[in-house]
Amino acid sequence: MQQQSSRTIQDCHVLIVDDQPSSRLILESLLEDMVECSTTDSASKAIAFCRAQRPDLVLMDVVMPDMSGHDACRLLADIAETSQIPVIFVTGSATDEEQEKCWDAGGVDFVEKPVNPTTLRNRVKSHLNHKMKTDLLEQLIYLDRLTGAFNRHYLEDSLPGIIRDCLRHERDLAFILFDIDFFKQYNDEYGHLQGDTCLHKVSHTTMHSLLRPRDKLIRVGGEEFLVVLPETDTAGALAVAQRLLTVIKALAIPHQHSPEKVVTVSAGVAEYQPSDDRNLKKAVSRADTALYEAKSQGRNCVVV
Ligand code: GH3
Ligand code: MG
Ligand code: MG
Ligand code: MG
Repeated sequence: MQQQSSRTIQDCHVLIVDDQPSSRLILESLLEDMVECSTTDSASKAIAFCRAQRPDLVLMDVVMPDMSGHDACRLLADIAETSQIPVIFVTGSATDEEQEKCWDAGGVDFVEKPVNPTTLRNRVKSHLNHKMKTDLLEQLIYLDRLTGAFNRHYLEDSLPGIIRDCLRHERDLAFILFDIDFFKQYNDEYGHLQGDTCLHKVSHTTMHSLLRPRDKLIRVGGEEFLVVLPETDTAGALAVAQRLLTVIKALAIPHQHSPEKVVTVSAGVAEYQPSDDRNLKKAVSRADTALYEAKSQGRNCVVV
């Protein structure tokens, strides 16, 4: 899901996967005036690309040397962060048996080679329109309107998948819990509307400071946010938290009741431990304890 509201087909991004340069060229030339296209020549590169870039649609060749398009599609469906990307197969053979394999693998559609330009363009357009509607619905369900960050429902629904990926691949997963300092006094001094503006600025600055698309910002309470950092250990999360403190302070939002005279935040960092089992609450409660410690150490600091 993209954290933005009104998109058109031109804003969508399609990944073309085919081991044959000529096929990639044909597909790209048929679509490039309509959507942003990227191309890659192998299934494994396609999976890496999808994890990093989250295209809106994949046009997937079936026969490739490193892995079949069907297997690549199954792998994408099995990774939490790529499971929502629709895959259209571009297949040399459209026998009943081959069609069945495309549907079984989880494809949303298929196009036969040599491609008919009208069929291709309209199928791509139709699936992108569907994807944009799904994204919009997800935004309505999962995004907090005031701050643009994800809400608690997103946390509850997405975390099982993120934890499953982390356990399966033995990858690190860290959390930062941060909270605006002296925010009650900020509201009392500057008013609730300006308080809302401050929340919006802090949230957007945080989102822009998170470098990877898989890092997520969630508003878990009034002025309390959780940053979920897959593939990040405690040291990495600490570095991110320190960067967040710096960029938020650099916003220089005046706050006369703060010792720094500008809005600051305090943060607690914790890492998910496989011994937590699938219980996220333990890791978040460790981050909460660390945040509490940061508040008692005088605020505007990070505690692990
Ligand atoms: P600390 O430094 O210990 O974090 O103190 P604090 O004053 O920030 O914390 P406290 O929990 O006492 O106050 C949080 C304040 O956040 C109180 C509440 O009115 C305000 N708040 C919560 N949600 C919103 C919101 O959506 N908009 C605005 N403007 N204020 C909010
Ligand atoms: Mg091929
Ligand atoms: Mg606070
Ligand atoms: Mg609070």
